[in-house]
Amino acid sequence: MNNKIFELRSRFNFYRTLETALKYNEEESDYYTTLNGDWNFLFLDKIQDIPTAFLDGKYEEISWDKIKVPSHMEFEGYGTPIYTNFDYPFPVNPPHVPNDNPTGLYYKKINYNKKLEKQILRFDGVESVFEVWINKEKVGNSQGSRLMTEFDITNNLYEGENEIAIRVSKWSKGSYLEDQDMWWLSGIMRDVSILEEVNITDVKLTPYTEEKKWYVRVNIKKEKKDFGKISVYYAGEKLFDEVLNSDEELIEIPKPYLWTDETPNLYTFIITLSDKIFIPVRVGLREIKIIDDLMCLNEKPILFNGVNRHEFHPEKGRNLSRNDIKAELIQIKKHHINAIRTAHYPNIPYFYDICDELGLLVIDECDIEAHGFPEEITPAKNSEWKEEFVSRGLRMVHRDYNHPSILIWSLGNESHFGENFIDMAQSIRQLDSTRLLHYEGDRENEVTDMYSTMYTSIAEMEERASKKIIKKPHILCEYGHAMGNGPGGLKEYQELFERYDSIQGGFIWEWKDHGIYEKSTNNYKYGGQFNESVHDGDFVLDGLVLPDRTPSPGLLEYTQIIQPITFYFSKGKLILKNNYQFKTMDNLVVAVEIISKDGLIFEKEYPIEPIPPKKYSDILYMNPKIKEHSYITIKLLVNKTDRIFSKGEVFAQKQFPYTSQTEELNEISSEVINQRLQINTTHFSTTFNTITGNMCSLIKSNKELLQSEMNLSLSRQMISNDREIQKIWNEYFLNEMYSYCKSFEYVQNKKGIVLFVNQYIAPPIVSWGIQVHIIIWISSSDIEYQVKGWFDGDSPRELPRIGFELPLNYTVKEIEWFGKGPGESYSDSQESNFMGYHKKKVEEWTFPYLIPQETGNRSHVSYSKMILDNGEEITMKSETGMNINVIDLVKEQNQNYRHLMNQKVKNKGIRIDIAMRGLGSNSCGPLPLEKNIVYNTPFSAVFSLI
Ligand code: IPT
Repeated sequence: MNNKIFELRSRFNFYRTLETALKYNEEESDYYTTLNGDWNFLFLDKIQDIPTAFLDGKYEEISWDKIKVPSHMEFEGYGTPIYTNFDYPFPVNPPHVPNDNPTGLYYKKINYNKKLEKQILRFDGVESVFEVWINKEKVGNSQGSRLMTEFDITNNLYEGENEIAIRVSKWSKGSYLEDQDMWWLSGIMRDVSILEEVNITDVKLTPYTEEKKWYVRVNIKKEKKDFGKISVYYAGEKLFDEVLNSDEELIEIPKPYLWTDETPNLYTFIITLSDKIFIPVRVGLREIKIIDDLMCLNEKPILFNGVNRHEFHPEKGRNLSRNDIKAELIQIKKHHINAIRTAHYPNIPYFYDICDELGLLVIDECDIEAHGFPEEITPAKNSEWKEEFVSRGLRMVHRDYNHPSILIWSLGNESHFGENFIDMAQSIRQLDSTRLLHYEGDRENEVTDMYSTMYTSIAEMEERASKKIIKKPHILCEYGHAMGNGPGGLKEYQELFERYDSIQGGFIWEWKDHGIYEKSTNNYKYGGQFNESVHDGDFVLDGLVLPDRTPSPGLLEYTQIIQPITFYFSKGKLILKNNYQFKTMDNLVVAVEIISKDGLIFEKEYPIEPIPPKKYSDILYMNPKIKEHSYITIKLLVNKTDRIFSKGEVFAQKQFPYTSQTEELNEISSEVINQRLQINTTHFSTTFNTITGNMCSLIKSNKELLQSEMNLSLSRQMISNDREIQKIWNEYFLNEMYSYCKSFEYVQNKKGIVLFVNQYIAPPIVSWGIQVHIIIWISSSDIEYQVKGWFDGDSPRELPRIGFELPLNYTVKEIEWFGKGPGESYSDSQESNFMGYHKKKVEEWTFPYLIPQETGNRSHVSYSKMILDNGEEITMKSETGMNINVIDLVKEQNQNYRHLMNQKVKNKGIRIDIAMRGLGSNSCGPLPLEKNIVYNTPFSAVFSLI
C-alpha cells in the first residue's frame, strides 16, 4: 500500500508575507488551499456496495449527489445518528466491525498551482476511517477520528487539474476506542486543506523559566541546515530578531509578560526562511509545575472552575465553525469558567488558538474511550492495542504542544487501566515533559500527576483531604451532573475546594445538551428518537446550556459560585476581594440596590479603585438608615467593553440581608507594635496578636478587661454523661489548643478597620487541627466576628463544644440576655426554658451539681450583657443566636480540665459558643441523639462584641 502519512508534528502553517503571518489566520495564507466546500458524494448503506467504477477511478460513471465538507453525513441526510453512553451499537468482536458499514464516497476535481517545493494534504478530522486517492492513485488511509492526518502528496499532485477521491466509513477498528458518551456520527467533519511547504518538518517552541529569567527553546526539524532567523513580536511590535544557527536555540525574553488564564499575554514568533516564507508560532510564557504537592501555574496554586466540553452544534454535530467556537468560548469566559477538559477527544485546532487568546486552562484529552468493554478484556491491557494507544497519544501531543493554554495531557476517558496507558504515558513524557498527565482510570496514580475522580461525594473527598490520604493533588474531572434540572449542591463543592488546598477544583459534566434540532417539529431529538435499537435516551442532554447555548439556571448558579470576587458585608460596609491571582480588577463600578417588601428603596453607584490580585478593596460605606427588613444587592458592573464583557454587564454580584449602622462612627486609629496591632476608638481599644491571630487586649475606660487572649476552644468540663467519650477526648488533648496565624491582613480607613485572619489551631503531639478564617470588623461601635472553621487531619469525630473563651481580669457580676432562660439549656434539655429577656446575678447562674461539671449554658442567645465587678460591660449580639456561659478558668489540681463556677471561683471567663454537645444519658444509657452531637464538620458564626 502506498501510504504517505507525513511525520508526526505540530500543526503550523507557512505564509508568503510577514503581514499575513502576523495575523495568524491560516485561511489568509497564500500557501493554504482549503478543500472545504461542495464535493460530489455517494452514500452507501454497506461498504461492499462501493461501485467498481469508484475503485477503478472511473468517477464520471457514477451518478453523484452533492455534500458540503466539512459535515457529518447524518446531518446532510445520509444515514442516522445513534446515541449510546457506553454500549457499542454493534457486536463487540474486535477488531472486526459490521459489514453493514455506512460509507460515503467523496470526489472532487481541483485546479492547483504549486508554489513551493512540497505539498501536504491535511485532514483535521474524519469519522471514523478513510482512504484517499489522488489522480486515481492511492495516497493512504487513516483513522483516529479527532486527530490530524497529513499526507505528503508532492508526487501525486499535478499542476492544473487533479482528481481527489475519498472513502469514509462509519465503523472501524478505531471505533472500539471511540466509545465516548455522544452521538455516533461519520464523515469529513473538520477542515481539509493542501499546504505549500519547504522542507521544515516540525517547529516546537517551549517556554521555560530558570532563576527568574524566561526563555523559549526553539526546535526546528529540517533536512537542510539553513534555519533562517526568528523574530519576536509582542502586542503588534517587533521586540528583536535572532539568527537561528542550529536546530535548537535558546531565546531569552527580557521583561517578560507571562501567560495565565487571567492574563493571556501572547508573543508571536516568526521564523523567516526567505522573503517569501514565514512561519508564525504563538507563545505564552508560563510554567505548570507541582510545587509542594500542588499543581501550580507560574508558581501559584491552580483552582480549576471548569467544564467538560464536547464539540456540539444542534444542526451540525461535531462540525463547528470558527465563529461557533469563538462565540462559545467567549460565553464560557463570561460565566467565569476558567478551564475546559476537551471531553473526550482533541478538539478542532482553532479551539486552542482561542483558548490561548482568551485565557482558558485546557486539559487536552486523547481520543480514547473503551467504556463498553468489561475490565478483564479491556484494550488497555491487551498488547495488540498498544501501538494504537501510543500513537493516538503522540498524535495529540505533537499536534498541540505549542499551545500555552494546554496545561495537562489526558490519556483518555473510561477505559480501565493497563500496560498500554503506561507505555502511552511514557512516550508522551519523552515528547513533552513540560505538561502534567491526567487519566482518571489510573486510580493508583501509577503514571499520572494528579488524583482524579468523578462524581465523588463531598464527604469522601473531605475524608481524603483532611486525613491527607493521598499526596497528589485531587481534582474532579467530572462532577455536578447537569442533566435536566441540575446540578444541585455546587456551593458545597466550591466551599470544599476553598477549604482544602489539595483539592484543586473540578469540571462540571457537562457544558452543553447534545439535542439534535429537527426543523419540522422545531424540537431537539435525543437518544432513541432515530429508532436506534441500542440507545441511552436523554443522557445526551446533560449540559449547562441548551443546544442553542441558552444558559440554564444551573449555569447561572455555577457562575454565581465561582465568580472571582468575594464580597464582605457588615452593617452598610462593603469590602471586595479580588480572587484573581495575576490580574488587577480595574474595570468595574459598584451598583447597589436595597429592596424591602415595598420594592426598591435605595439605589446608588460607587466608583472603585483598581484591586490588585488577591487584595482587598477599600472599605465602601453605603449606609442609608433603613428600619424595615431589607436586602442589599451589590452588583459589579463592567465599566468599559472588553473582549469578553460589554459595558454595563454584571461581572459579579451578591446579596446580603441589610442592617444599617445605627450609631455615628467616630474616627479610629491603629498602629503595629511588637507584632501586635493596636486599634483605638473613642469607646474602646483593642489589640490583636498577629502571631496567633487572637484578640489579646480589650480596654474600656482605661481598664484591661482581658486577662489573656480570646481564643477558640473545644473542651468543657466533663459531665457525668461524658465519662466514656471523655477518654477519647483526653487522647486528643482537647483542652490544650495552640493558635498559629497563617495570615493576618487588614484594610483600614478613618472610620473602620477590617481584619482577615487565617489561623491554624491545633493541640500538641497529635496531628490534627482546625483551620479558622475570621473576618473582624472593627469600628467605634463594635467588633464583629464572622467566623468559618473546619477540621483537618485525624481530628476527633465528636466534640464537647466549639466556641470562644474570653479570660477576664474582672469577675462577672450580673448577666442580662435575650434567649432561652432563665435556667441552663442544652440542645437536648431545654423544654422548661423559654425565649425571653432574662437577668441573673452570677451566683444564680449555674446549678450546684455535687460533682463539679459543665453547667450554666444558655442557648439561642441573640443579645447578652455581662456586667463586670469594675462596672464595665461586655455585650454580645448575634442574629443567628449563640450559646453563652460564664466560666471559671482556673484548672483544678489533678485535673486537666477547666471547671466551672459552681463553687467558689477565682478567675472569671465568658464563653461564646457556636456549638454545644447535648447531655444524653451515657453514664448508664445512650449517647445524645445524633442531632445533638457536635461533629467535626465545618462550622460558622457571626456575632459582635463590645
Ligand atoms: C461519565 C463519563 O465519563 C461521561 O462521558 C458521561 O458519560 C458521564 O459519565 C455521564 O453523563 S462515566 C460514569 C460511569 C461516571
